Amino acid sequence: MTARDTFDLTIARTIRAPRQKVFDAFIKPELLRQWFRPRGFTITEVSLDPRVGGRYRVTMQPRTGTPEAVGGEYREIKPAERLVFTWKWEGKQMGEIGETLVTVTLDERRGEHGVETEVRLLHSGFPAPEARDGHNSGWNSVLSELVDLIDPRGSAATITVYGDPRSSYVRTVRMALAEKGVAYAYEPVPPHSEKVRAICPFGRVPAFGDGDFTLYETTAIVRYIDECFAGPSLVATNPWARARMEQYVSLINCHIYDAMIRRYVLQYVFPKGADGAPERGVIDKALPEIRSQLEVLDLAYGPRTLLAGVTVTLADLLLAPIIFYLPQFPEGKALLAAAPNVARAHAAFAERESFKATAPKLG
Ligand SMILES: N[C@@H](CCC(=O)N[C@@H](CS)C(=O)NCC(=O)O)C(=O)O
Repeated sequence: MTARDTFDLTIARTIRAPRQKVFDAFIKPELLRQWFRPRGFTITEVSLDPRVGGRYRVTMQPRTGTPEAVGGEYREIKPAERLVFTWKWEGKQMGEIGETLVTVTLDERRGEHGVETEVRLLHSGFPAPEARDGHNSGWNSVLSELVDLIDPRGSAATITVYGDPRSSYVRTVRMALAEKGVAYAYEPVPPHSEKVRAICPFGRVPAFGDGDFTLYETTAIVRYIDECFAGPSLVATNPWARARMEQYVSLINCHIYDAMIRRYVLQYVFPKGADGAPERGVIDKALPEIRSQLEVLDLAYGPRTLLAGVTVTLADLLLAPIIFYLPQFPEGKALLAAAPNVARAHAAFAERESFKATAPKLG
């Protein structure tokens, strides 16, 4: 490596829109302010002077922390085809990267669904691979915002949930998106399928994609959705309610799912005993654990209908799809009847649109 080596980043996205519309989104301030920031950020100031030699400046505010401003000079403008501008962060830390260059190329073509534009973004001149990689995640997120704004499918063009609709964890993620009012594409593929394995090395569902960004583990996915999108918060707001929420999230992930779903419901759904019967020993061992878990939850609810705080949180989204299964199997109805607060809270939750819209079709 010589002192003059630099590192480049290339990202491409296809948007179902004519390239003029995409180009406008880059140069019209009223459009640019709607998307030109990573998910979860807001734009507080925009100034654009889109002519060669003109300058731009955009200030982005993260959810927490201080705003960051970026700016530069337009070097080349070929309407609806190519845009080249310099890029320099003003803040001390990001500013150390120095001035880099962004080249945006738009290619229009006729695709299966009509006119589409391939956006290719080359960000060149990074002094180190770390700076390039940091911008890779950022630009992916920014381009997802652009797709959401312009593509007729909205965020369903960028966000995909993968997983069997009967999985309680898949349902949790789908309910989280519904509660936030976020459109998404859904691929009801089984665990260990190719698409799932491409994201989750363990083959477990749900798997999640947002543009080029992928995630697995339900809690991480829901946290990401919550931070990145407007709509009601899925995390309790005050510290004690949030801590209580985390307590139940942990309890559900470490113990309740294991007893109620793996060692009870799945024994009936995918029986592995002799002659295709459920394994009685496994069920009989799980039942007292389920009973005591329901007792704990019953006390936790008392007269309330939510596990923590006063709004629906991740803890409720994890629990409801699990409780849903209990009364559908021989001992579960009586177990739930013995926990009237849980049954009442669940009945209230079952009225939510997010819950109804994600109901699995059971054979
Ligand atoms: N800790 C994971 C658990 C996911 C999970 O266990 N999913 C089940 C379906 S509900 C699955 O993929 N099972 C297949 C397997 O474990 O091989 C999460 O929170 O997403």
